[in-house]
Amino acid sequence: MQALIVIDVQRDFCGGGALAVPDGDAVVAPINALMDEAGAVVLTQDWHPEGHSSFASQHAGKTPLETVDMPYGTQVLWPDHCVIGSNGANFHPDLRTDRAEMIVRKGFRRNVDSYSAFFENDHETPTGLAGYLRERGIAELTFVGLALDFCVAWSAQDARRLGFEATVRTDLCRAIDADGSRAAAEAAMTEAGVKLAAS
Ligand code: VGL
Ligand code: ZN
Repeated sequence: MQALIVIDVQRDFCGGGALAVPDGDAVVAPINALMDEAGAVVLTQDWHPEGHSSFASQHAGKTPLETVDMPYGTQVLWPDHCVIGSNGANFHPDLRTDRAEMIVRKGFRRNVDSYSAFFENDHETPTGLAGYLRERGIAELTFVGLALDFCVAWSAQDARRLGFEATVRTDLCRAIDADGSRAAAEAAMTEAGVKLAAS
């Protein structure tokens, strides 16, 4: 069985949002259409407490896109975004949520970020999604959403490590593309056995 995994199509990653991904809104309508063809639909939702350690505002003298060393590795810093209960954390108002059979929230622990739908950024702490998919007999995953070079890329690579088939529909993603991050993410995904498809 196949599932469509829709990554972080939330207000803060779209036009006018706190961490707007260029042209992010453009993915909403075609993702909605693809839901009709999916065996199952899973949505992820970036979901941070106030004062989350991935926010540049929590690190004196740091600005967004700079990095800090965390116990689990290098962490890119971001503007405050997707704060639990805030409007920016809501799904894009036009995103269909009726087809979603599972919504995975991630990044809710203050001291560790979680780009991937499967593991927090320590690459160890599971979200539970792998077990959910396996119990349902879902082995083939199609990833779409925001942002291609962070949460989509990390999710798709983890999917391969966990033994799922993984395709990223790059036409239904948009990238932050800071400092070559899009090209690096696409190379890493290809290396991991993720299929990149444009339609
Ligand atoms: C994301 C940066 C911070 C993403 C989430 O959804 O790609 N990027 N939090
Ligand atoms: Zn985040």
